[in-house]
Amino acid sequence: MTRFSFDLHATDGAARTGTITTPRGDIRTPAFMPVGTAGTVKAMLPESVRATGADILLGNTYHLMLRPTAERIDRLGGLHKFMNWQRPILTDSGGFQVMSLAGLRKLTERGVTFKSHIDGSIHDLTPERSMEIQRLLDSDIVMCFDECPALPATDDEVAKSMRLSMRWAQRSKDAFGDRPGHALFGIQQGGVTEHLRAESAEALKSIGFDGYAVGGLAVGEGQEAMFGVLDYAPAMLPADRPRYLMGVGKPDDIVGAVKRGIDMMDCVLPSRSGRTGQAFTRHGVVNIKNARHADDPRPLDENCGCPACSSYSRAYLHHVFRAREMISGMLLTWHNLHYFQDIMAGMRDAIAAGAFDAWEAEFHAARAQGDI
Ligand code: PRF
Ligand code: ZN
Repeated sequence: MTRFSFDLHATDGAARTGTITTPRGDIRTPAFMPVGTAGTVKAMLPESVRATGADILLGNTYHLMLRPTAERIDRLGGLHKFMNWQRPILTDSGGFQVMSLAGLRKLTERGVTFKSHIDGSIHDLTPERSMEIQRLLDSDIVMCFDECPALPATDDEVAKSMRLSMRWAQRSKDAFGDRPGHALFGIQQGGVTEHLRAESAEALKSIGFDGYAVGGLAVGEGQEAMFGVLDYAPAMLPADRPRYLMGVGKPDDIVGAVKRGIDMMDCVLPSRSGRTGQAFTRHGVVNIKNARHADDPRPLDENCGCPACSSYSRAYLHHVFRAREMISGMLLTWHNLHYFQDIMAGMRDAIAAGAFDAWEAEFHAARAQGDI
């Protein structure tokens, strides 16, 4: 049986490129994971998501446990079969989504009790239950159950929360057990405080995980503070394991994170923005609802090979957005996901060629040129 493994192919400065091998297929790193929260990358068929270049999707414990429930997905043959995506799936553990979405939460040493944002019913999540749900989903990469404090917070609050997450990391590992071909990732916390990040990394390394996430960032601290943490945090984690930055980000966040040693990322931005009329292009963000596109026969981005750009004009994309036609969200999501995967492929090639700095300079130059 194929085991879970990570092979580094090349490094350029702190940036790395490699391959994660799993029984459900390889993941080329740096990797961007589209978000398929509720068993779908919204507005996309799975084969279309694959066509954009995605090797792996992200799913959510929180949403799926509430609806349709992990037990039902298990009865129906697991999440891959249920959503018709046979490649790897990483699932987040639920705690972060409870804090951002659920009503009425109660946090204890044991776990968190919360009220569903869907029907107001009361539920419990603990490290043990989160591991059970992620096993029922048959997730390939399982995330530890953690708590992500909102920033700004005092060092004392961040330390208390981080230490709770580290105790939960040990409980997650114990409950996960030995599952060949499946991976368990630890999640570093510690806010923007270097010695807390170091303490968290040491705690995770002594438990031992298949990969390590940098959690607790992109929660309102701003890009400069986030990059400040990424200047030291990845190096605290084992070099021979994948490093995953959770919930990031905009194209320039992603490029800055890879430059600092991150291998995997996920974000709702390309899919969510697609549905609100925002397109990410080499030259920056295009708001397709803007009246200046109404008569524009040009494609969104003449250098993009996605269906939205090869077969439709800005005028058409503007029209279907204004008319609230469903194809609007489909085409813009496709374009955005394609663009994000293009960035990842460009970075992988540049790192392999030892030319990351030149690639990055070109990336920023095209954006500085502005919308055309
Ligand atoms: N922990 C978990 N999921 C997350 C985060 C975290 O800290 C973040 C922070 N950006 C996004 N998603 N479990
Ligand atoms: Zn396109």
